[in-house]
Amino acid sequence: MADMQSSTAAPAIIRRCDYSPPDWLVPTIALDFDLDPALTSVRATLSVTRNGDHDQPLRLDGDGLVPLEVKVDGAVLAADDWHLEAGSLIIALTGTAHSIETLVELVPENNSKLMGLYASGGLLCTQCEAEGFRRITFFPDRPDVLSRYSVRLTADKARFPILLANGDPVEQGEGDDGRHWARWNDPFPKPCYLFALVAGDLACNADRFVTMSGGAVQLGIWVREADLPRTAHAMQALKDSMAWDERVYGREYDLDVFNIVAVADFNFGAMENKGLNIFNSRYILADPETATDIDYDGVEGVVAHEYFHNWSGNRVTCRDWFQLSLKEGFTVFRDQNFSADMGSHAVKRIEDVRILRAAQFQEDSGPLAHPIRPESYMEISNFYTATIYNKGAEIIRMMALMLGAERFRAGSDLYFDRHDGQAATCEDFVAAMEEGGGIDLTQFRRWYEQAGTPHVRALLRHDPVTGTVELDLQQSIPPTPGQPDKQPMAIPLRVALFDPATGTHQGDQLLMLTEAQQSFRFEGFTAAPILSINRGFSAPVIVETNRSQDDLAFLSACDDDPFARYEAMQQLMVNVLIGAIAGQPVDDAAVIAAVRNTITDPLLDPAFIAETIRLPSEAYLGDQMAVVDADAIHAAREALQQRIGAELEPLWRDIHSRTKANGFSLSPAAKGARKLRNAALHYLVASGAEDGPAIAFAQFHEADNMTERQAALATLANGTSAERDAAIDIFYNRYGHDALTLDKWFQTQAFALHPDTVDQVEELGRHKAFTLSNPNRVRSLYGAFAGNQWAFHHRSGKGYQLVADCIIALDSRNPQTAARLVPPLGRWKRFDADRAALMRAQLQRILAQPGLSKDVIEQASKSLE
Ligand code: 0A1
Ligand code: ZN
Repeated sequence: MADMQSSTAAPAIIRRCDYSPPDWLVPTIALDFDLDPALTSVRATLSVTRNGDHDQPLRLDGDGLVPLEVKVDGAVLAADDWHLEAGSLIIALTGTAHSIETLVELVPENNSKLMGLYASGGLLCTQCEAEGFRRITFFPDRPDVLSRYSVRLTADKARFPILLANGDPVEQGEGDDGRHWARWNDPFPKPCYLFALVAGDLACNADRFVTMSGGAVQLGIWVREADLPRTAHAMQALKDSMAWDERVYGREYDLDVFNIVAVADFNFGAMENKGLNIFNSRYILADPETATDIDYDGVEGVVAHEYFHNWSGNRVTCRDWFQLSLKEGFTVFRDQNFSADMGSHAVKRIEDVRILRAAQFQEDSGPLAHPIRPESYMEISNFYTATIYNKGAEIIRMMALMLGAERFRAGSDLYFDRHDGQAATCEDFVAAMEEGGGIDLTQFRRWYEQAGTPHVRALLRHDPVTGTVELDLQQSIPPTPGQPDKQPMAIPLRVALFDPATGTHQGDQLLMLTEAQQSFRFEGFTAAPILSINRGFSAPVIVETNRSQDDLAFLSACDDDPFARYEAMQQLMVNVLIGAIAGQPVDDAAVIAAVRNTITDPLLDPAFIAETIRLPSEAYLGDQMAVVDADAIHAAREALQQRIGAELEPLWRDIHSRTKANGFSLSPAAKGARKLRNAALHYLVASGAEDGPAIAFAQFHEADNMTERQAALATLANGTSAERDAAIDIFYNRYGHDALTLDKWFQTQAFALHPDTVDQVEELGRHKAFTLSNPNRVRSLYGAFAGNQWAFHHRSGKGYQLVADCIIALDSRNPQTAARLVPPLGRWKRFDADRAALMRAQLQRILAQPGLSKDVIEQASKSLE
């Protein structure tokens, strides 16, 4: 086949069932770095011990390393006593314990993959998860080999005055030629993916935390001097996280220092290296001028996430990468609950479900669907997914719900106590919950095994003669790659039955749906009740019901579960929009009335109102259709938005002026007011009111914070007014010097619902400020664009081509970031035949590139299946 002439051999498949314990352990390692961006030497001394009775040689993983010297027990090995096999160093050893010494050289400034030791903005830093340590030194690079690290760093003192590594600092001194050195010791055995070092000219926001047992911890957030004023929120989040983990999980910090460093070039959000977290600067730096409230919340959530990993990830780590959700799902669950406690539980739950549906439900229904504990992979970097993280968190949340707070805490205490210092499995976690919490999770374990989002069909039948209500539930799980047939899951559903006359119910119940079909009976209902189901989004499933628009309108006005109330409104809107997309006459009166009710309810939290009145996204509407019609979805959604805007115009004007703040604050009330104000502006402009763009432009101009300025820009970017171009130019001139804010400029245009977005993205890709070497910049242009359903799926196919061009150009430089752009092209089965063919053609073009990374090969080849 001419179009599949990939020159690269298919990458090997790693399987969960092939796990076997390591042949050799490494109780201690001493590392000596002589650091320089142009040439760094790394001397590693490993104590190795034979693990069990076998005659396997020692295998030390390496990626791109050349051993300049290999010593065993102090003696230099002759060249024929070791060899390299696919980059790994193989040494035959006779005894049960030896000392191994290797010397390698690295060129950090040429490391564009941002894995291993690399240079970013004048700093030297590392990223080792998942398999980056093998790019630094020869080592068994697997999470079940735990070692005590002692690290010596030497560097030029003027260029790299700060030298940081894991654990506690032990000694430092001056060398010759303007060089200096520092020694760090980490007393906690850790897998090598948690190793880190940083060298650079950094300033410190220093603080202190006293743990519950009285230990003083020195806290440091390290950034470029000019960024120091933007670190206050991250520091507060860190102290709040430390206190929260003590209060809620009884987990205390365990070293004398805790350092965080912000770097500009980073493949993911942040990394939980023991005692030395390294962050993408977007999750540390925040001030009102450049960060939105969403950014502030992102900083708080990610700082907490990385901190919480100190227990869920570091003290108890993963046995192998198939267990990734053991640390990630649990830690996301922990950071979600922390953020809820810091702000609003209702709003946080709605936001988290919105993200789950947008990212994870899509993944679960496409060619890359996988269980939260996958069975196989080619490249583990591709498995840092919404499924492992966000669905993983939902699985933990269901266990917490079934157990209740106290028993869940007993389970988590048992888990931490039993596995402290170990590399554990998902099964260990579930077993601890069973034992500590006193529950049988046999069937529940299927959540770890089966991919795909379960569908639950719920039908309520009422018999007025007997006053009986039957709730018939049916579950089905769609086939996913490699899993054509599924077993029924254990699905916890919180339900309530509302009396339509009073707007109240007799209590919330937790029903366990465990069979393919099951009925639940309720007595004592003279009138037919209205069903509120999956309250609080108690299970990550898609629920279909036979509720009428009237029922949904009723729930959107009186459900006392905030998530269910939000959900009722969303469903009301979805029903109208899906009808309109199918060409049916539109009856939007119920939606408009429900929105009116919501925005005029004085008892509701403004942030909740803003979430609830927001129309479902174009992508979410696409997910409800067998074949996504991106143009019809866009047209129907715009029309409904215009109608809601126009019908309630005086109310939007009133809200918009009423919520104008007098001065900036980060209080929940101030944040809620901004959120509602931006929603009102959005509807006001959508109404088509003549002065809409001028009002948006005034907000853009006058705002004293980025939340309002960026929202005004986004609103204008969707339209075609003269103010649009002016605002885009002003924003660029004002923030062009600040990388994180410039990202917003790219992102807002790439996300714009504007007929020319495809062409504008093409042009922005050639803009002088665009670069493929910064992952944030790539994501803010191409990542955002690929999430803009209407623009990306432009019938010309040009959107597909732009993203494929970017993947191809980026792959040799940064395969991880390139591979993350592939999934949007893989959704071709959900589109019409013309678009599907265009998408497939781009995937094939990508796969035909010579020398493609296994990251991109895996994603693109699976996407074609
Ligand atoms: N463990 C980190 C995620 C992470 C994974 C890989 C990275 O490098 C390529 C970086 C970070 C977390 O969950 O925050
Ligand atoms: Zn994590």
